[in-house]
Amino acid sequence: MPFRSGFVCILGRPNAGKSTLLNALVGEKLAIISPKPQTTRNRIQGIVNVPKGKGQAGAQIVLIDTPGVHRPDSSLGRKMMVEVREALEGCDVVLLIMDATRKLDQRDQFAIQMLKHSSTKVCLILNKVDLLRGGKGQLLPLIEEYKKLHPFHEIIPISALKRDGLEILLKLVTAALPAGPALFPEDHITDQPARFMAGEIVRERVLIETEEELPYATTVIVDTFEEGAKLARISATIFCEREGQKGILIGKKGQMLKRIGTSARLQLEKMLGTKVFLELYVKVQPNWRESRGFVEELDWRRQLEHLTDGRLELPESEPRTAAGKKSQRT
Ligand SMILES: Nc1nc2c(ncn2[C@@H]2O[C@H](COP(=O)(O)OP(=O)(O)OP(=O)(O)O)[C@@H](O)[C@H]2O)c(=O)[nH]1
Ligand SMILES: [Mg+2]
Repeated sequence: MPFRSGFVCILGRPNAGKSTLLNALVGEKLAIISPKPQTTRNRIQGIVNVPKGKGQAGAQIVLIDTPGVHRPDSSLGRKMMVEVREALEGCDVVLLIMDATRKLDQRDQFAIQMLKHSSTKVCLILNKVDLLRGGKGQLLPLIEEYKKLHPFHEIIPISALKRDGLEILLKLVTAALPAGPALFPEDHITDQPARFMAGEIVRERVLIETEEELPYATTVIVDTFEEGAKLARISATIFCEREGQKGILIGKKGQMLKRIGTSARLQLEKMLGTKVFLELYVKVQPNWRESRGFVEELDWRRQLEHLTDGRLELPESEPRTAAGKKSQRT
């Protein structure tokens, strides 16, 4: 078999386990994960180099994790769905990942509909099989239902969390790719800058520590990211939509923000391999999810145009509020 390469888009409903699968296949934490739906908000690239094997020349799989497919009701949601469509464009294989513990419903059909007019090969990945009491055999009726909806290229049961079935998945995905040379150098893992990942790590802590609407109403922008040989200085702002939310994020005597900051800092130190000095701010940006300008500003690809020596300096016209600043060192 010749060397193969291509782009593989991971698609599916919120919470299906797309980001868990990306991290498990790449072997690095590139995407944040939480039990709350709509955790991922932008597309995330991760590269898997499949070594030469018996009768196989090896492969390079460029995975793209995407936000969960949903009907958007805000500027943020619409932007998330644009990210999904951009990831789907020009990919060679789609991994449609579904939670195998749930019955098929209309929202699954909505995800499948996105693929209706495309001729791209689609592999159906039935995830979370570790939660099935009856084992994989229990999947047969569900598989029959799915088969009626789309001519899937392969159907592969896995547990992304337990890393079960991933070897066979890699084998089948490799076989579905076109012959071609590696698209990126072998040591290239992602296109996502460390500074953006730092903001995501803070956001993950917020998602895990907070409840109800807060996880959805918060976002993080990294204002400064200065990496030295021994110390990285990072400052970031957590935006929320209302004063009450700001109060919860800061907590009594700043306890909540301190907890978020400490656990984020420990993760950042692991990721960067240096000590980290992390400064967090909380600001209220009323209805930011409805502001197209603000949502665009969150896009790291766009932020790259406004960086000066590690500092994010957005033009005056950008819709940010300076009011309500509260800092907490961790
Ligand atoms: N038991 C079990 N849980 C899993 C598995 N894969 C993912 N999960 C859990 O499912 C939840 C959602 O996982 P994510 O990887 O964040 O899901 P996602 O599809 O990326 O979600 P969005 O980014 O919100 O679209 C987390 O609590 C994961 O730990 C699995 O194979 N088994
Ligand atoms: Mg995700």
